[in-house]
Amino acid sequence: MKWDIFCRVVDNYGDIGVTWRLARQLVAEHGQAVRLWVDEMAAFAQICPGADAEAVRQVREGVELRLWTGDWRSSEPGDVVIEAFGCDLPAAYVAAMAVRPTKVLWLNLEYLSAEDWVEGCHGLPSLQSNGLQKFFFFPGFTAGSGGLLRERELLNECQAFQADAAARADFLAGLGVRQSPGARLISLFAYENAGLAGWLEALAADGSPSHLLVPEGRILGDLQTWLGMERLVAGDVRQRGQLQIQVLPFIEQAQYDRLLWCCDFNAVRGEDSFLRAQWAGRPLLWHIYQQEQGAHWDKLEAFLALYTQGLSAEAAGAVKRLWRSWNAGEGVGESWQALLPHWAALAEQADNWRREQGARIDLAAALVQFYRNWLSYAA
Ligand code: TRH
Repeated sequence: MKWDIFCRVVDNYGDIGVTWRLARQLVAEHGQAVRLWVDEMAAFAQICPGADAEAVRQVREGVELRLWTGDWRSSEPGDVVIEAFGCDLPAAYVAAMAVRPTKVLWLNLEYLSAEDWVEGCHGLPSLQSNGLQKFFFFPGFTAGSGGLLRERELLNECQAFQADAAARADFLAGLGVRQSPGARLISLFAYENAGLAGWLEALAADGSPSHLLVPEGRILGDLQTWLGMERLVAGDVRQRGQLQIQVLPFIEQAQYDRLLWCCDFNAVRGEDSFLRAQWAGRPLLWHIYQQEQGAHWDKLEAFLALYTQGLSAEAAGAVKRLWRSWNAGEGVGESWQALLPHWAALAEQADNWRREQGARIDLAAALVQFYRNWLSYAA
């Protein structure tokens, strides 16, 4: 089958990160032909080194990447069309879908959310003015949702890597990281956050050492301010008390996965890294993407309620407190200290969560299944 996936890069890397991952998986695991239309090839090249940021068309890992330009040139629609995150398809393309002799399945892939209403809306059709139906497809954490992006071998690879100390040391050495014995390894990927200073103070004053790995990105400004430095770049290492800070380059997606797998604790953001940290099976901290009128707080609370279900009331309270303070940008140091006594329980919970979620259907497989079901109705 032919799939067209449309992606508009709003800002950051989440939109292209998710669609690129999905496109690759549809090709590699389901033998589908996939075109990924993206309006900023440069954002794609950032997460896929070796890709051509200037190309109008290129093939990577079996996926045909196409630059989605304002002046849309006609193109025969695929059998399945995914409009990622309500990105608004070109009008001419929608018109071509409406007159295609073989029906097209049109899906709007929504942002990931643990909110209750997701199950009720997942898979619902909406009739468009030209007579086409558009279905809403919601990824999610519960049985009634569309599942989560997870490659078939991901968890096996991750667990094998986590069990292989030499492989981890080699990987880290490739990034210039030498982990001191006993140091807590932490990765940090976040938006600007006024709460960072409090967390770093707590880590620096802690009884045990921590090694913080920070890929280049938006948080560097706050890090510079705390360190009292002009400009941090990849390769820089600084020590403050018990805390060693090391700036890394922004690495390729598969490498970033490995980084998460190596760490004892991962601070992540947005959507894709948030999910990848869950697959790493280690305690995590989520910097959620801010939405208008604070809509992201409901999303945060919904996830916290689900994620902390297996924890004692005290441990669940500590996780909630840390995540709330991180997202509010205050009181992070105190919340971090309150979390530490629950470390063992959090580590166990993160592993359980990975196992439970990993037993469910993944998003790509759910999409293929949805298409098959739809075909049997549409026929
Ligand atoms: O970049 P983000 O903040 O993206 C966000 C969210 O997706 C949000 O929902 C969306 O609305 C907004 O963009 C516009 O965070 P996210 O989703 O984690 O995406 C980052 C991607 O970058 C992810 O695929 C992992 C990847 N990555 C690397 O490939 N290498 C790296 O070194 C790092 C740190 C990340």
